[in-house]
Amino acid sequence: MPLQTLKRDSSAEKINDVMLSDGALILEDVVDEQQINDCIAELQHFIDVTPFGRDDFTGRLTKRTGALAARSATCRDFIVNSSILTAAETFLKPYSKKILLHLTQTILLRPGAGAQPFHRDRYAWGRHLPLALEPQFNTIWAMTDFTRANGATRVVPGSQHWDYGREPEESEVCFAEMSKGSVFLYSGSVMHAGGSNDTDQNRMGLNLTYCLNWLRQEENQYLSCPPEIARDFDPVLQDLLGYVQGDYALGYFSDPVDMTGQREVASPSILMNRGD
Ligand SMILES: O=C(O)CCC(=O)C(=O)O
Ligand SMILES: [Fe+2]
Repeated sequence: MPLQTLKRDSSAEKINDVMLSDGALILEDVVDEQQINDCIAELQHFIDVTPFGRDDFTGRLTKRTGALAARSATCRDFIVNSSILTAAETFLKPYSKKILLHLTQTILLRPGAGAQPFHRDRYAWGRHLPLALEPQFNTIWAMTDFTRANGATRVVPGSQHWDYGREPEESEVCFAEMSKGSVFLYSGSVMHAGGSNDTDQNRMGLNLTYCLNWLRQEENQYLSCPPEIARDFDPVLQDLLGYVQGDYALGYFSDPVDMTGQREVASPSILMNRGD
């Protein structure tokens, strides 16, 4: 099954159809080169001081740099990109009314970086969730061109329907080859892995992922992007970080220092200077 490429103005329904059948696709030219360069410029000093991964999964010649909602204004724009957010909400709607930002990271593969083992990103929650439930919608934004030679993400379209334990044959693997500014979309259940970088240039992707609002986020957004930073953000982003109640009985808080007795159980939006 080949990996499909869609135009960036494709409808949420079209994107959803492909996500449901293949579990992955490429959305072409979502942002221009300048926006990607701005994002890289905002993050470069954080990436420079990031250590390499600690094992073959995180990648011994791979740098993963997080806390991007706090660190980059351009990345914040990418997180709330309306086409992608609508696609994520549409895809996850059967399981939850709202979604959360699950993780943010740049993934830099240095020349010589080895291939990552195949996996499903939903393994962050172990294997407790029923396979029939899709918990996650994921993106990797190409911050450099992605080629088979430089480590373009490998993916097995359709494998989101496979039972745990089935491993892909070489002939079933596709490569998310795409130009800088395009975005690879993939589900939490589809099998995929970073490729090996056999060139003398870096490969860089921006991994922004979303999950059901009643699951624990992979990256702790309250610590990575604390209230004093998030307070001035777009409310859409505040919602995605988790700074708003997820439902009637999900995510309220008691102000630990309030002595007025007025706010025994408060909505988190108070911390965000919001009236809701
Ligand atoms: O770097 C990539 O292409 C994929 C990385 C990935 O799948 C992961 O870290 O979970
Ligand atoms: Fe992954």
